[in-house]
Amino acid sequence: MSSYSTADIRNIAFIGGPDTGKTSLAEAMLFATGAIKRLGKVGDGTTTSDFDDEEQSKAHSIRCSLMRMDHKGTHINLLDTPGYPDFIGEVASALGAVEVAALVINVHKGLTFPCHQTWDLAGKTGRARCIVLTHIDQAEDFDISAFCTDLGEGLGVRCLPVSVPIGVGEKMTGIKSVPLGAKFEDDVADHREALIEAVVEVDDEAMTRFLEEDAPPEEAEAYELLTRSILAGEVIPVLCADPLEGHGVTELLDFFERALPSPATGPFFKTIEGEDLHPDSDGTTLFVFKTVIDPFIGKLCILRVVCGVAEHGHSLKLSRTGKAVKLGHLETVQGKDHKEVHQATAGDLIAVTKIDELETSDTLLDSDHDRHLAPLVVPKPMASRAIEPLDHGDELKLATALRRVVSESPAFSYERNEFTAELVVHGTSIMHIQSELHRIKERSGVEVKVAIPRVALKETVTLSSKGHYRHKKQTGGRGQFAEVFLEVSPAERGAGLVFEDGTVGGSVPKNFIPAIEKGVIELMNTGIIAGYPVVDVTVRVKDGKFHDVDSDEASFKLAGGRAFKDGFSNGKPVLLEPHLDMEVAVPSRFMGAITADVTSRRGQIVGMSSIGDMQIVRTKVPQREVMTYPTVLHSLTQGEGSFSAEHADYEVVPGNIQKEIMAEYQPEHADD
Ligand SMILES: Nc1nc2c(ncn2[C@@H]2O[C@H](COP(=O)(O)OP(=O)(O)O)[C@@H](O)[C@H]2O)c(=O)[nH]1
Ligand SMILES: [Mg+2]
Repeated sequence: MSSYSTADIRNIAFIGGPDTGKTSLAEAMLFATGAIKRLGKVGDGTTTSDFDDEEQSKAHSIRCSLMRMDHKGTHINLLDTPGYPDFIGEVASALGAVEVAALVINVHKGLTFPCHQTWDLAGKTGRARCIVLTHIDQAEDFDISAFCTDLGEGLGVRCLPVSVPIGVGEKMTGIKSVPLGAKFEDDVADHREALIEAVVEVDDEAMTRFLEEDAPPEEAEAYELLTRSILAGEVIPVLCADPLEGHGVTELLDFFERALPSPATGPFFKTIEGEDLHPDSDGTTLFVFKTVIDPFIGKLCILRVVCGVAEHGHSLKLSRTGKAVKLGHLETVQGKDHKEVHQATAGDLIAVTKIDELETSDTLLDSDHDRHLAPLVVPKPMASRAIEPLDHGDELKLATALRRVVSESPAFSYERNEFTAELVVHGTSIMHIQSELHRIKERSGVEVKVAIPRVALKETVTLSSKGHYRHKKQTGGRGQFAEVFLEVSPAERGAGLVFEDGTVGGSVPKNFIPAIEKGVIELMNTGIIAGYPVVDVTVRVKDGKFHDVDSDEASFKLAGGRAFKDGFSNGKPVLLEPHLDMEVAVPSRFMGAITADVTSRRGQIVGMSSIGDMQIVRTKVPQREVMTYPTVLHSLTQGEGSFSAEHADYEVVPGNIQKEIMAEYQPEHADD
């Protein structure tokens, strides 16, 4: 039985760029609360959070990890996440478990791209947010008020300090809280005043008292108003810490305990219908926010108890399948260490092992209820690669390995492309894909060949023209005969094939018309000029000839296909290529480089806007030209840029490029 109630729990995810101090800070908090006896170091690979071999050898976090500690009767579940944007899927997982995201910022580096990216994701996920500043000891002229003003402008929110450094730079001797009680008279009075002025805004009555009667809220009420302001996103509290010296760590823990929302105050988890699920709601409901496949313990899922209690031995329903599963082993998690427990209360985070059918984003609940919780909010994968096992005997093993990676890595997916027949994997970045393929190789021994995926082009005509074919074969016995005259003309985009029978007077018997259509469709599928499917044509059969004995379906199918090919070839055929609506976000100093590059890729600049120092360029580009864009953008912006793209439409490939593509095409069944 837990010794804490739902209102005593704080669930917090540390988010932000690499090397900001998230892992060190988590370690310092565990140490300060007595949850660990030895303070580990990132550089030595001895922290509680970075326990993975790869994390220890690279000295940075790769997966989100869960830690727990108790402070003044409050139970804190802390999720540490990787800072590199390649692993944003892990951040999505962590955000799927908590009320609060704490953005950790290295004051030297300021608001870098990963800060914006993870901050926005936390906002989209509906989480409350706060900020922790680190590396203050290395900033010689650090001014907390000025820094918070800049932060506020950069993020478009109101940032106010709730703990501040004592002394500057190397001479910093500690960090102190800004207490909210009205009775204090001290050197942080200005910060307190600013906070009080801001937090009374969430409550009309408190605001009237403050403005008209000059009666600021008492301490307890002030903290309650602060919590409400944080929940409403009206105030973003900013804290300072130096995890290496342990400065500001107790102040941070105190703030978590006093001011941050608990599972009882929300933000609440939502069902897919958008309904809030309060921890007091009827029945038990659990949400899987993270899945790990461990070589020793097998499948491990980490769950949020959204409402009710999770109890050892309970049988629950998996809402995705309707099937029953049993909570055989419930465990608390401290980095890599697990401890079996009997139950977990609403709002808590807990691991279950050995439930094979459980996947990330699944809902588990008691059989009396029917609910699906909203899945994790995961950024769309932006990088793709075509893969193929080096050894073709490994197809099956690869399929199994891919399925596992998908269940562990929320931003990873794969598909068999229906147009190119390639097996294509999608991830956050090329590095993310490489890291997952590396994992597949380590785990299942399957090595793959990696290539840039083919772009699914299409063929069509631009002019109306006539096509004709006469099929005649006489090789003893019954012969073959069919003759078809038709017209091929351009149809609307998206029309596919419009097939019309315009024959009169029985020149082609009606029962052979479907055979002609079949022949046309067959050729449309294999393509004519470059091996891509033909789209958007009208084919009108005008005339034909048949023979009572020798004509049959096969003959008309063949003649129909060849006549179509004849007409198509005469109709100035072109290739169509997919264009993308692509949005690129970069710090303004990279604008020139980005627009020049987009133009060199046959792209158009459609519009521009800005948020703080970030410029957002809207473009339209041929997909073929941006197949390696994640890498290009990374090198153009030193990793500070991001982009998103989606299919816009199909447009005609310019003549010179069409020639190149056609020259490469060697039809497998060259005929005539
Ligand atoms: N001087 C100084 N170094 C810090 C501070 N916080 C973290 N570090 C160091 O910065 C590096 C990155 O820290 P880490 O916790 O791995 O950052 P993460 O990538 O955000 O998890 C490590 O070498 C830490 O020792 C700080 O406040 N001051
Ligand atoms: Mg880390």
